[in-house]
Amino acid sequence: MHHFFHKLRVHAALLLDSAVYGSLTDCIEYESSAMPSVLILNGPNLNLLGTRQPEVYGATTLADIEKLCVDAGAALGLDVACFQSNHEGAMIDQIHAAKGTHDGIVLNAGAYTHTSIALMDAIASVELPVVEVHLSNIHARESFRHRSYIAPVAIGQICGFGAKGYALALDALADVFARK
Ligand code: CA2
Repeated sequence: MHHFFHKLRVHAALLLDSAVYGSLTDCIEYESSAMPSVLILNGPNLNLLGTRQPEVYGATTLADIEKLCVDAGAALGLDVACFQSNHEGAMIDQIHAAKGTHDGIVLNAGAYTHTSIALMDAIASVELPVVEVHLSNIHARESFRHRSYIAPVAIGQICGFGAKGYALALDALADVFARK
């Protein structure tokens, strides 16, 4: 979507001042320099990070993680927007709205990872690259955490590296955008 608006803005500028903006070629160059946008989507209970069970999930808060994502995104040339919800439907609405607004999603769906066919269907429907992230190594925990409904519709899964996993996911998405 941002490409579209940049293009519109430059077309308007072209009409106003062709001496400054020159040619259609400039317009195409400007369009391709727009920063890709990534949605960081966190699910249920992740708002509690850093406040309870630090022995399992560490002392890092959700606000710390979101700042880390904005900073890591800036270093990679990505615009980053963050959203957290404890509600499956609100997460699905965000995934639908991401189509046309963002170019990719970093998703920690929390416990919905292991239960939600609805989130899986939402991801499949928007056809955006999604990187699945978990703070903990879900494969080293209880067997009910080994199954992910997100994994089959994600381009990859990163788990077990704590908050750093979000930065790794952004790095992976930056590579995907660079290849386009
Ligand atoms: O490791 C992850 O990132 C998880 O997605 C975290 C989920 C869990 O259900 C997944 O299996 C793996 C749980 C997030 C709960 O976060 C809390 C944070 C502080 C206190 C209590 C829960």
